[in-house]
Amino acid sequence: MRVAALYDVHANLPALEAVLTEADADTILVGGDVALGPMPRETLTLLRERGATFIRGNCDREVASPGAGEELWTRRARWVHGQLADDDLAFLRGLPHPLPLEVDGLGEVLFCHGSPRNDEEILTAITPPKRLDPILDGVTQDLVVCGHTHAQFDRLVGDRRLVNAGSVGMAYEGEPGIAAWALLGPTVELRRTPYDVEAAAALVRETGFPDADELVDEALLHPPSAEEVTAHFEALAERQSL
Ligand SMILES: [Mn+2]
Repeated sequence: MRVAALYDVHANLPALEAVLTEADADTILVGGDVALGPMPRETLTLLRERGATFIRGNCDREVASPGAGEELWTRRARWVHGQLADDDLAFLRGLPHPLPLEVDGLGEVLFCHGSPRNDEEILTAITPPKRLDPILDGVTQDLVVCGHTHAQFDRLVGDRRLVNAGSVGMAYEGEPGIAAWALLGPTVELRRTPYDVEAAAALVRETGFPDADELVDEALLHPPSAEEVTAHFEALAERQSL
């Protein structure tokens, strides 16, 4: 089985549609954080109709049971919650994390969102062994695929390979109009699919998503580079682990 790993779609429907035209695989694996974004209903419906396999991301939990605060992403999670049907919310609540799948030429691969043990733990291209070793301790698979930080990487950690599939809908790769994902089997290919970001921006501004203009400006039109976002996330993770 070949697997197209589509992580952090964040309800960017035009980016997802572009990837699906290129994702020639037996299985579409949705790697979490699928719905928290501007076009949640259409995004979930499209992926469920395609028979995709899903794992849970931290934002899927937040959308299913949003908090009451006035912070921007909490308001956005409430808005998405309100857009989704009860059936979609129940579907999000029932998602597994992590999930092993057998892949052609790669054996059993462990798919997780943040880390194998936690859907919001931060793993980056520069996470040091001191923090990584206890996280990967006890994992039986040779290949682990994660996401959550929106920047692709492919690195060896001891005798294990750790791959970040990147983000379909909010790729932090320093370039607008790029949807990042991974194709697995028999090799690991980090893929980048171009999409019409100006057309996507116009659609997003019409959705009613809270502070849609800010999302368009910061995440779609002027995304940070992988280096910037990696340094930011790694510093955050270091502080959290103290
Ligand atoms: Mn996430």
